[in-house]
Amino acid sequence: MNALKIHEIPGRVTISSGNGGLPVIRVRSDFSTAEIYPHGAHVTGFQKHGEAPLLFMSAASEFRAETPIRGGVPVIFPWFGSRGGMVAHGFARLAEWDLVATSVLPLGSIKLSFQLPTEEPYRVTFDVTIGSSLIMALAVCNTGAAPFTFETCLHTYFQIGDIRQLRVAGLQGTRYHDQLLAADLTETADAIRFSAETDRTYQDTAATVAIIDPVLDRSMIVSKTGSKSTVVWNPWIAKSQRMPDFGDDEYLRMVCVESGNVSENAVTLAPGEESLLTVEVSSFPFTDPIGSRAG
Ligand code: TA6
Repeated sequence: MNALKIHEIPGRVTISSGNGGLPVIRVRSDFSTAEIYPHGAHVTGFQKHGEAPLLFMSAASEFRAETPIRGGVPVIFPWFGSRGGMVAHGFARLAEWDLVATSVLPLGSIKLSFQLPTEEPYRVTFDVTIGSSLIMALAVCNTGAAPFTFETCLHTYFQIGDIRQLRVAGLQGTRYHDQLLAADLTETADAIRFSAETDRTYQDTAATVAIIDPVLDRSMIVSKTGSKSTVVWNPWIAKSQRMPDFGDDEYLRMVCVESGNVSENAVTLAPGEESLLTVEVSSFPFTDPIGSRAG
């Protein structure tokens, strides 16, 4: 904890013992507050002053070194999904990342920089900028002598009012793999609506996605660079009941819109090459562009 405390900034960045006794970094910018655990470099909270939290956190989440935190923004690396008996979604979200720097930016945002401790021939850094929006940047550099192929994803859980009234727009016309149907389809709807478990990996898309929430009276915008895949997931009832670290009815108040490079969009870096994935999450008062058009 002491090694972390050197990065505190009075009134802006404080470091203390959080859930499960894990260190937690609490941040206050001019516009928002945030919470990050070095365990997984996991952003567990982001909230603009006067607004509802943008990120969902399960009330049943565990906070132990051996398990991932349920909610917020799991950092998925170097593989997505299951991988032959190894931990699902890679080991980065279970690692204790090093906090290497904190700073106050000129316009009142706060930037934190993390690095994944590893002996492997790559360097992974994760920068989180907390301001009027949440900006996350995951950089991977191949420091080895051979090509390196990996998957990565910022598996973001969004706080919403009611999944049954939510719309996710921006992916119309995009090809996707439906994990439940085990089928490759194309998105025909102007916005995704939810009435059952939904688990879709949209491929070859750089699209900005709008999460339109009439219940919380806001739209959240997910824009990204360096990403060709967007995953949309809601566990619905049965899967929620199967997840011990997730409340049976929490599916109503969350949706995952995840930005990265997975499956056929996996990344291969030549020696010395670097990739950068950035995601910006912002929110605006509710407008219903989809509903008005459909009206
Ligand atoms: O992002 C979709 C997904 O792959 C789902 O299939 C579901 O398994 C979810 O991730 C959560 O994965 P986790 O390993 O965090 O339980």
